Amino acid sequence: MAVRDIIVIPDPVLKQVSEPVAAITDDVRALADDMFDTMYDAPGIGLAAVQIGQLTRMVVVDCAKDDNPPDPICLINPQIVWASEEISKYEEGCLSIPEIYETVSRPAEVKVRYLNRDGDEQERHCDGLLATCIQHEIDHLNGVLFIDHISRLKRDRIVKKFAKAAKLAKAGE
Ligand code: GNR
Ligand code: NI
Repeated sequence: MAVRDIIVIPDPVLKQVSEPVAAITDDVRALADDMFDTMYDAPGIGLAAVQIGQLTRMVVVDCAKDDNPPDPICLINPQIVWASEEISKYEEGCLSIPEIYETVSRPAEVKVRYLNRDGDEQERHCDGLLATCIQHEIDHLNGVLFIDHISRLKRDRIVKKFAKAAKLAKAGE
């Protein structure tokens, strides 16, 4: 059990495509545990393995509302098998792009197929924030960030700001 460092842009690893999990081993389960620890510590409502530097197709989410009990979900090799025609808009943020929030349009509902932590195949119909969050996380597995869904002008401004901050941090080392 460990809270790991979250990778932020412009680290190029965030643009890489993650590899499917071939077998659910103790190492895979340990990675899931670290991802939950890191997500709850941040705090965030989702985390993809690439955000802690592991190019593995695994995400964790917990979209339970404030006063409700926790609802941790671990999705291994997740696939969207259906998406609604209806689109919804959410103001999204990302732990890899701290303190930036922009409105993103995505299908309002999706059906996702995945393996759980025990290796059982699951299918789940998602709507609301959970549907948005799962699509945001699956994007991470494909090297896609929420800023890839906004205007180029806005995206370039955000990337520039983080590139400058990284350069200054490096100069100060
Ligand atoms: O914590 C997070 N909040 C959030 C809000 C709206 C849409 C998506 C998200 S996911 C984000 C955590 C994160 O960066 N996951 O990859
Ligand atoms: Ni994110």
